[in-house]
Amino acid sequence: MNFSNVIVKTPGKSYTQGLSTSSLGIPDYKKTLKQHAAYVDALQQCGVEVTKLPASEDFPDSTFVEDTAVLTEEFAVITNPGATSRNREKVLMEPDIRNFYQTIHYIKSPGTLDGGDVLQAEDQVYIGISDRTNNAGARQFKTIVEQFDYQATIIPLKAFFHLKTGVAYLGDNQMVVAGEFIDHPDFASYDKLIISDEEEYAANCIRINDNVIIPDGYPEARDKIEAAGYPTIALDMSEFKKQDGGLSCLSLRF
Ligand code: CIR
Repeated sequence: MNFSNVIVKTPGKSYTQGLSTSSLGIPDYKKTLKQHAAYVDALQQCGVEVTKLPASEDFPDSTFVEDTAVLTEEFAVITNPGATSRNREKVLMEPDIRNFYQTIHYIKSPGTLDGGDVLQAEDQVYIGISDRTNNAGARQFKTIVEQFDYQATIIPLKAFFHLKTGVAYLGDNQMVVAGEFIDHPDFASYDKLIISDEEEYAANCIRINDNVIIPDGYPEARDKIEAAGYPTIALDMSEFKKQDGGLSCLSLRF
């Protein structure tokens, strides 16, 4: 899980009008900006170069850049985000991705895919089928990555919003799993750090070089990750949680 680059995007004022299924209330914009700045600081502390894109007011959810692309060592995939209000975010992101990648593949309609539904663990790629990612999109993605010798597994989700809402890969064969993924056969061969239902939000964490960034306020998850040998950085994510977003959603890491 060595990364040298990360792309993030500043939340716009329209962020407060973004999509949400939570009943946690409307985000406070000032607090959102503060939490986003702390996220950027934490990434820099982990030793990556951060490319910070300006806000796009026309796209309230566009700070969740992870859904617009999947970046690997060899190639980029521009996705076809499944929410209508978010779909054109992919067009905004493409020039910035072109600055880093020559080989770019595309998910095409009727296929839809959100990057939040893709988890890479070494040469294994897991693709969730969700409200945002359909079968056609998952199959297109599988075909693309298999050309580069990755093995791809499609996982229909039962309850989670995105695949990575409930699972993270830390490297070293170590998976962080919650809810429907705790006993999932596709993750049976990994060492697992099990996150309880009460702390489920902490399953969306990210390993960046030597550290694991986790949301603040989940002590059991933090202890488990630290005990497994990873120093953690905990960040207040309250304003992103209100819009169904987690730590991974806010960046593209490569
Ligand atoms: C949405 O509904 O699309 C945003 N409010 C949240 C996206 C979260 N992204 C992610 O989990 N990768």
